[in-house]
Amino acid sequence: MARLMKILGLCAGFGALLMAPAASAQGAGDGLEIRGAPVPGGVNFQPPATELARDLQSLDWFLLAIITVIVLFVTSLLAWSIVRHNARANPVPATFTHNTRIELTWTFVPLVILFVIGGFSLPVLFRQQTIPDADVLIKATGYQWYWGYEYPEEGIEFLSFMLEEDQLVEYGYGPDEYLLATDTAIVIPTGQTIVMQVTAADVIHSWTIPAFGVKQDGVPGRLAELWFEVDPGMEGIYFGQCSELCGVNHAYMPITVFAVTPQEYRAWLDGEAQEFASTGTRAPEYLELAAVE
Ligand SMILES: [Cu+2]
Repeated sequence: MARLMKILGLCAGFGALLMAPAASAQGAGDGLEIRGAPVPGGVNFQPPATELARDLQSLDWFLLAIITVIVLFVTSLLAWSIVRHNARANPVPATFTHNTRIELTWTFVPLVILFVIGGFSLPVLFRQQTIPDADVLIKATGYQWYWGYEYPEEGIEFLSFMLEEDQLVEYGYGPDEYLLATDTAIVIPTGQTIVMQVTAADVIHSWTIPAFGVKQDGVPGRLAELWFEVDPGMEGIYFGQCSELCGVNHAYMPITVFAVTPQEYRAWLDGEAQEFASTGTRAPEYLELAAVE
């Protein structure tokens, strides 16, 4: 169904792409380019920034090609049957009920198709789920309704709240980044293996960055892991949003990642680039308002 919507959306998407403003304005993070963000009317994937995302996207296109052939084949067969075997064109219907050759065909051809799909998708799945040794370890904890981050090996810990519309400019974002930008961001180096431990403190949340091809539910009491490595040269700002319905403000707990060069990352760690993120914590206004009500 999702793919059908995708096909239907393609026409609308092309129109929207033509009208979409050129790449989003420069964002926060000292001139970091916004690379991983949705675009108005977009129906396609965000440009991949990791090997995992490229794998996923190729797999998706591959499956789309397979199902397109299947849909065309079945639709043509149906149309042919309607024309050829209706009561007017074929007044005396055949009376046989079995055809071994056809039954074997429609059993084995789908089997082969499934094996081919499995052959391509399982390696992608295993690559995602085999967690390599981390260069940088980060723990993400979902709360109703914000994220908490820890760099356990560096002793850095901070919370990350969505920016309200009137705060965007102050943080270097534009109106397009509303519902995406947060006051603090995870900072990661490109070209290094990042392992994210994902958990939650109250209900189930889900941590994702679409451009990285990663998504992991954060379940209270459990510590799940995901990993990714952003391609060198793909420094920029990447956005994600909590992807597990977690309550009334589920839509207001986005995720912001600053991917920077390893040198900038070290500088950030050394506290020389505090503009990338803050280690302080504060409650956003909407939470205070919610508490008052
Ligand atoms: Cu959530």
